[in-house]
Amino acid sequence: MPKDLRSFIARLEREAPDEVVRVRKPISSRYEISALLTHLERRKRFPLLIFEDVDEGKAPVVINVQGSRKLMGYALDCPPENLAPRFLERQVRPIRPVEVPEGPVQEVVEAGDAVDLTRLPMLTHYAVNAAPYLTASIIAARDPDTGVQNTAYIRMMLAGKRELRVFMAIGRHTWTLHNKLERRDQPLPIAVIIGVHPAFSLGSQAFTPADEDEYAVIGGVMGEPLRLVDAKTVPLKVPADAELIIEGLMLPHVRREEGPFGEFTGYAVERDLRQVVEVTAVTRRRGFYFQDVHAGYTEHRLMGAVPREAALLRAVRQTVPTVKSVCMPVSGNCRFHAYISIAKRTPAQAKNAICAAIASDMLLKHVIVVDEDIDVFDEEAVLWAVANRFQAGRDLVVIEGAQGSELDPSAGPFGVNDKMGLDATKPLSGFAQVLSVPEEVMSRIRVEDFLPGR
Ligand SMILES: Cc1cc2nc3c(=O)[nH]c(=O)nc-3n(C[C@H](O)[C@H](O)[C@H](O)COP(=O)(O)O)c2cc1C
Ligand SMILES: [Mn+2]
Repeated sequence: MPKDLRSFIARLEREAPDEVVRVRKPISSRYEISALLTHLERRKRFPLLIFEDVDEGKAPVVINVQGSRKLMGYALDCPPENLAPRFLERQVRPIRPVEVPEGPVQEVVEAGDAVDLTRLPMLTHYAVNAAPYLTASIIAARDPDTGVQNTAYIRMMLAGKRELRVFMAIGRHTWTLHNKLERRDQPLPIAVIIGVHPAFSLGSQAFTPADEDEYAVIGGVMGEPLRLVDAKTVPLKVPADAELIIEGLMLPHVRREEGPFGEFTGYAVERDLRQVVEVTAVTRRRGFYFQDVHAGYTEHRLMGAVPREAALLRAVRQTVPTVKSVCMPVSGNCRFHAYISIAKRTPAQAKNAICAAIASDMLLKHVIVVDEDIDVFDEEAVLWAVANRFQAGRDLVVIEGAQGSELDPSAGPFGVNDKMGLDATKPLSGFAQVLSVPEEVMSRIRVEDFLPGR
């Protein structure tokens, strides 16, 4: 059976039933699902949720598919602390997709005037959001000159039965493809892919050059070839095993109001004039699951972490071969902060790691480099290293006025921001002694013997 959203849910229900909750009580897509997620988030609970009764009869909504590193571990078949190296290992071994004559995602086809996007249970997440949004929306588009297929998550605002409006970061691949066709006065055909296996989702975000086919990268990350069918109304191939595809044209020279929308920073991005998609068809499985990403919260942040950590690992490895682990923590939106542990072999390698990290990812702002004895997934340990091994006058690197994220609320115009690196490693020799109890006594004194039942 191909890897898809259903097979992932079925596997979790079999192997990790505590990680899945089916909600049968009726709920609304307008704020109510978000309210429930907010309560759960405050309790630090992140199960995959399936809402079966949404808006009195719309499709069931699946959310939090990547709500925790534990869930992503199931997606990539590895322990949660190995996600980045596992992803990297698979990303660099692309698997070419296979074409099939038909697939479940086209069991139901609605084209032209039969399309009505308001029938989808698109969520309104926050009070500030201008309208319901697609957030688990992976846009596939093709370079008209090279034929290379690109994929990227792009948020899409509901603006009518057949109209969506998008926010595309300037200079990224989808933006560049639209810009290329706009210069020829032509629309960009797109397919929006919704409802996929989390390995597909992670693969679609891999840091890849524009000339690398992302369907093959996704196959690599999934560990099996993607099955593709021809889209019905646009010249694109689409994954046969997705839940839902929205086909359309991103229009040239048209800009309409989009936003505000609550983003991964936990802040809203303001309304502006942005690109418009005219929908030409919706194809789906019979009884499809609609997928949402809990925008602005843990799931949204965490989804970005693994592909970025993999890119970071690769970049730092180039200059510090003994890099051990990297973590982009939720507290830094999984984008603005990186913790990197290295087995330091020469006196100043931590500073090289800082330079490599900052150069590798435009969004990254603050980097902390620690020794290999510090667990980068344990934030308290990382800050302990800063407290005890770091001197600002000597160990701080600051780069002013570099390109950062347009979504950083503290950045200047166009996302210009400052970068900072902290070398929290100790010198190669001659540092204070760390505390430990003699090993022989540690293994002899057992808790069970002294405090039975604890
Ligand atoms: C849930 C989620 C939502 C995202 N929304 C957007 C978005 O609205 N606009 C955007 O430009 N990038 C968004 N991104 C980031 C891009 O999808 C990501 O940078 C992608 O890898 C870019 O691919 P590309 O370089 O092939 O265009 C989002 C990422 C995630 C995980
Ligand atoms: Mn790309």
